[in-house]
Amino acid sequence: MVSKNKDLSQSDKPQVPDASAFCFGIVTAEWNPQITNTLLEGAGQTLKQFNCKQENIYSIRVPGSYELTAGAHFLLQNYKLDAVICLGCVIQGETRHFEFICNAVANGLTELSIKSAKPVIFGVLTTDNMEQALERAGGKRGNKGVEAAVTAIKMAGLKIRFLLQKWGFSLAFLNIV
Ligand code: DLZ
Repeated sequence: MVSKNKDLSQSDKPQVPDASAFCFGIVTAEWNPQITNTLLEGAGQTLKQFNCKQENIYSIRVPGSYELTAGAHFLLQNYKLDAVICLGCVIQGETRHFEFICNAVANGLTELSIKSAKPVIFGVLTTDNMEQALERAGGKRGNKGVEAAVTAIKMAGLKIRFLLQKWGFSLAFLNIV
């Protein structure tokens, strides 16, 4: 079921860490480009809004959402990244393609995240129709690309927290949220 009137695009921004020291990958599916381009735009703008440098954003495109896992894997293999954001849009059709693709990408990204020990963010819209997708790509329910980028920054920050704690640094002293 799709989320009810929930737009997290504007959620608790003060809690988002500074992203100036982080590197991110973005993988965007080419299917439903009207939607995925908007998700990409939202994600890119959000990373920069939290001070991520343009040169620290590695963005690639893959044919469809099914290929997001492989695309994220290539990026993680080739660049030193703090997180990867995967953006796609799968629209429910007459066929069982929908479930196969959604399950495959959800499982693939989860597995990749665990195996690589890096946050791999699921920014894939899985909607009943194009109208619902448009609502979540810059429409009345916000832009899920923004939400995916905020999640990526938060997760990258969380990983740093654990590392610093392990090394005995004081988080309060470093002013890390
Ligand atoms: C084949 C297919 C279909 C039917 N629908 C979508 C979709 O709604 N969104 C999407 O991102 N990709 C779709 N694809 C393409 C698959 O993700 C994949 O690219 C192909 O099955 C080739 O592996």
